[in-house]
Amino acid sequence: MLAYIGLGSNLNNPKQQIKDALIVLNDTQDVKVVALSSLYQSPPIDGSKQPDYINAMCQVDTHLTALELLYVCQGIETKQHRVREKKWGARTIDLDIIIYGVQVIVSKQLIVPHPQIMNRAFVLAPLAELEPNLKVPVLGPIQDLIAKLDITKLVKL
Ligand code: A4P
Ligand code: MG
Repeated sequence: MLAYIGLGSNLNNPKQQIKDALIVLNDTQDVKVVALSSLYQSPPIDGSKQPDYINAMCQVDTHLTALELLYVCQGIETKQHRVREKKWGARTIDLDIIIYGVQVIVSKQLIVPHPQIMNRAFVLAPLAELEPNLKVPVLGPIQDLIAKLDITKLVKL
């Protein structure tokens, strides 16, 4: 199964945090990172006073179920000392499953495609870089989604 995982960090050397997370992800049994976007910098979406975020998108080829993949992502977050303080607060690393094949999942633990995708330039831009003709399950062509967003605050590094 091909899946996309979005990575974000705004604490403790964000670029290194993303690099470290990718290494562990790729070293996980039944998970191979097969593509990686550029890094993107942007201010926090809620306008709160936190450092800018660094975001990236990776494509993984995996035999894990979506839920198993979520647990792997959460394990990496824990390993990198992410402390869950408040929703949308600053974090060392955040890994979100953005897309898992063509599956549409709505459960207590997992919603795929990620429910905020259409509001987030820092998710859609790196995703489009990897897959410009992607049709996002439920939501449609990625280029149509990007066209509706303000991407002026997003800087490709
Ligand atoms: N969950 C449900 N669906 C998913 C999914 N597709 N992928 C559940 C991952 N997790 C999913 O997540 C809370 C719960 O969501 C999990 O227990 C999981 O079962 P969390 O990571 O513990 O909490 P969170 O990170 O505070 O929430 P969330 O929704 O992941 O935060 P966001 O939406 O990622 O927002 N600004 C910029 N520029 N760049 C950013 O990356 N990130 C945030 C965090 C805010 N502002 C940002 C950025
Ligand atoms: Mg998250």
